[in-house]
Amino acid sequence: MLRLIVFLVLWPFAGFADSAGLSPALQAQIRDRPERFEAKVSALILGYGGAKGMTAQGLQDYLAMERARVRVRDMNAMLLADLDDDGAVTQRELLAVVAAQRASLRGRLLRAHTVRDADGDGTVSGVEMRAQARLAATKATARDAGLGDLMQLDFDKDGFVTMQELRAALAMQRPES
Ligand SMILES: [Ca+2]
Ligand SMILES: [Ca+2]
Repeated sequence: MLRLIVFLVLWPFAGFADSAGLSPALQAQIRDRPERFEAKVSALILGYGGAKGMTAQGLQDYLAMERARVRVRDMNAMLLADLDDDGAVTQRELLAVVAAQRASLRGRLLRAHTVRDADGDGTVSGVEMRAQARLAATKATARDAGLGDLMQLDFDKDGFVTMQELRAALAMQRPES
């Protein structure tokens, strides 16, 4: 019965339903963490896609928003120590904020400041802050490698990835049972 269902789901994509068409990174995302993949991509299709499904532009916007989210999160701790709001965190600002924090958080903030102070002048400039934030976003993107290839799930090549195509991709990567 299950096989019949899988067949019926895949049938409209016969001829396309070949995992060789998917990049290795995308196949790995589906195969290694199918529940996470399904949750993430269905949210993407339903949330960022239009009525017809997810478009390439919608996918690019989503990925850019994810990178922005990581950058903001990365800069947050530093910006909270920018007491004079000039975009940089000096030693004086750092120590004032460290003194007001719980002991368990002090080391973390000091380390975060040191890591970001690339030229070692004791101040984390706005440029240094952003550079580290971009690095964090790049690392997060690498963790989600394969999501950039999601348009490969557009098996019928109509420019939209639908929930049906997502289900077909999941069924394809499911080990034979
Ligand atoms: Ca400052
Ligand atoms: Ca610096």
